[in-house]
Amino acid sequence: FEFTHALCRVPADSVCDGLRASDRGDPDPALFRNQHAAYVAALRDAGCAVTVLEADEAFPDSVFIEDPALVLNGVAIVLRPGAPSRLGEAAALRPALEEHCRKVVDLKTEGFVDGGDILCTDDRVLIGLSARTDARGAEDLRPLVEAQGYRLEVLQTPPEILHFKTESSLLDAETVLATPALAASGAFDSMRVIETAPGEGASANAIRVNDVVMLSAGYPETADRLTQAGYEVVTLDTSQAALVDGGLSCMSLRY
Ligand code: CIR
Repeated sequence: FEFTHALCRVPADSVCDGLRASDRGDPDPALFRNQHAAYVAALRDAGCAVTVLEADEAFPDSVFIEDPALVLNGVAIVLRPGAPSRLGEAAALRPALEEHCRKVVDLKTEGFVDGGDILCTDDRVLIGLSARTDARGAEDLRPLVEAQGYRLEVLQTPPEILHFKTESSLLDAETVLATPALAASGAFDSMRVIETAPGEGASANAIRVNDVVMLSAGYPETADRLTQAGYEVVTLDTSQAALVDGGLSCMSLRY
């Protein structure tokens, strides 16, 4: 959770065509860009040098830059996103990774991996199989992760959840924030778990960046739980990302 850099991408106008499990209306691109700018500012306040890439209209979901890549020890692994409309995001992102990361490697697989299914601790990379990430992709990722000195643990994202990290996030070396449903899956049995408050499951996609935990606004009880546990909480409005099933972690690659 200690990061010096982050890579983000401005939301495109085409985000209105972004994927979503249930339709609650399109995001407003201008408002989304404002919320995104506040998010970038918060990353900077937390101590990251943030590079903001231009919007990529060809890919409606490209603001969710976490899904096509994973950065470990400054080495970027270009992934293979599992949604057909997002597969091309990986190649589109590669030049920026070449420019900003010390090395770039490709996940060579016929399977699929979305970065949103990957939760990194200090020494482990937890990957949740989901509708976007399959066993083949996860196994082919293993040697790339091990080459960076991490152990890969393959878990299951419960079926109704988009991404493993939609409902969990790392708070510190031994603690995660998770929904009761994901906590009950046993994924975090070796860790301390702080559960999101009842009715506040959408707050689980938080990010710890250096000294602060960034949490979506509107989840006061969960914010309280975190504050009481000693975390410094910064809340950010993610209403537009939420309309297309995105949250705080998806909007940056942190390294
Ligand atoms: C998608 O369905 O791929 C996007 N609309 C949302 C991606 C959110 N990304 C994430 O949780 N890592």
